[in-house]
Amino acid sequence: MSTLPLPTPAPDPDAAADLRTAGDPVALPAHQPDAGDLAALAARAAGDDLLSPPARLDDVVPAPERVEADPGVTFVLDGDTAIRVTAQADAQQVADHLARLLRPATGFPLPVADTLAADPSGTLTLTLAGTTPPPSGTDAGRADLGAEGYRLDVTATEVRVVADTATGLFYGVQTLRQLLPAAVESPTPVAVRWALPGGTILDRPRFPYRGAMLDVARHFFAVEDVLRVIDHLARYKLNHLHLHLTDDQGWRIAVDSWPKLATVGGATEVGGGPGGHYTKADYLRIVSYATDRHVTVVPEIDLPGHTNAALVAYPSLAPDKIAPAPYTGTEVGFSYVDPADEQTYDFIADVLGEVAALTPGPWLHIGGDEAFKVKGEVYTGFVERAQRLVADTGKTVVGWHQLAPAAHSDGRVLQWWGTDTDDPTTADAVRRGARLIVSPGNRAYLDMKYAEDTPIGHDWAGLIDVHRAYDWDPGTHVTGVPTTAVLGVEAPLWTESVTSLADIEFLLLPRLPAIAELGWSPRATHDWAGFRDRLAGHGPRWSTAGITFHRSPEIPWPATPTIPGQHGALQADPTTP
Ligand code: TNX
Repeated sequence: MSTLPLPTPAPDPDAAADLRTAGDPVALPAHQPDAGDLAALAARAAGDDLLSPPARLDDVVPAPERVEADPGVTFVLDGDTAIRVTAQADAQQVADHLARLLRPATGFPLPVADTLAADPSGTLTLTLAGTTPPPSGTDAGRADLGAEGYRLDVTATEVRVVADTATGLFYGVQTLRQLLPAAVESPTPVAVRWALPGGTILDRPRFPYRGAMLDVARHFFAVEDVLRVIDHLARYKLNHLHLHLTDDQGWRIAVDSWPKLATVGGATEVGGGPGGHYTKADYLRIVSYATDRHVTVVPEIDLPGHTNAALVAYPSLAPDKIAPAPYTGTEVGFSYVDPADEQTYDFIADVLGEVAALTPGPWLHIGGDEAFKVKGEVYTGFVERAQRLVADTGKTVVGWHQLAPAAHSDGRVLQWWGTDTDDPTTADAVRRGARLIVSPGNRAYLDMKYAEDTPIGHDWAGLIDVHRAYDWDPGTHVTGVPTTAVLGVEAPLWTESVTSLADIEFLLLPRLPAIAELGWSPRATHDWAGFRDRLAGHGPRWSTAGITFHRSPEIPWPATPTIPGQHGALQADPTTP
């Protein structure tokens, strides 16, 4: 296999258009179809040009490191297909996830069994490397898949994913999903020919940190909404969900040692709605759902500013010890916990300790942004103490790049949200050892409007259409910060104007896949025209799954829905156990 990135052939728009305007899907029988019915229908349908055309190996988002199509070959999933997996529990979990992804739309039983049966034909096989001999000729390619990479082979008789970790298998499965027709997103059985294009994909990420942030403080969102966001992350191989849990308008996580934070501080939100908070059980449910999808939750407790809700609950934390009024507006920078009072540091230690105990991931985010009233040495002194309190919990500190002037602490990570790529203070912190998560306000902020007439969102960092979200390089964006200091990229979604899951999805899609590609794909694959065309095929997937998205005019979306009558309705994620 070549060691160079393989060229992506130009798409053939005419061929795709022909397929899209073809006839209706074959009707299903009146009774609940069994696997046999579906296989028969699929066979009949195979000759028709369905509204769910076959996917192409080159159409995966984010673009894989290497793609080698085998144009003559397809694997067709049918009622006899089985999933085979090596014996490790984490690999079997990925196999179960795959089965739950594929069963609703195909209606096939897709039994999950151990590998190593003599005849692998007719199977989807997930192999953790080291447990079986690799497929012939694959050794070289498999040697350095790393912690998240995978190899996917589609032959006429077998689909095989090989990885060194369950995470790699999981990402192979996300790719496999995209290689099936868009109808695979249907929550109910459809008869299409479940063909996967033949060839080999060898893939691993450019950056280890690929994330999105959800602000659950300005508006509160139910656990189910957060789980749905995690699904969107996992689909595009994003591996971190940063939860902005506290702000002036609401405190969203239960803390046993300071109970009024959640019960009093959580009872408000922007616009005066009831707000809410996550119990510890709620938070653990989010964390465990994320873990199952290889997503690490990064909890943020924003300090010392953005703390009005905490001060409403505990006025003794305020500099004047007077309870402020609950805040439901959208200004920033007016509140802060008292940096001169020792009680403040007890409070921080308690809160961070409890949040750390609930959080399996290595990170604790302490905010640090827009604390306009805590200046100079008072601010840096506060941050240095807060960084030490994070270290005491055993976690690694993350903070907005305003932390930069404070002393370095082991492993610390700054999240850069600037709009001017010259930032000598941040570059200096990097020289002193900090690593960077890059979230440029004018590129990666999902709360910025797409265009003037976008009904929700901000524009303080400009308008961000899909092209603008895509056409930059996190590895070289901040002057004086070398690519080696860039941990990755994150797309924050602030929710001052976002009040529902549909709003979240509208701002996330289609920009989230653009950010995902910047985080995952080798720079050599970067190509707006190619990305735009690959992304277009995801519109029918989202429609079929009942996911809201913005029909950006820059993207050549297919003209017709994949499966008539399936837009709009929100569907449960079929992989939910
Ligand atoms: C700036 S970005 C903020 C947030 C706002 C956001 C709105 C950052 C670290 N702070 O408090 O919600 O702008 O876009």
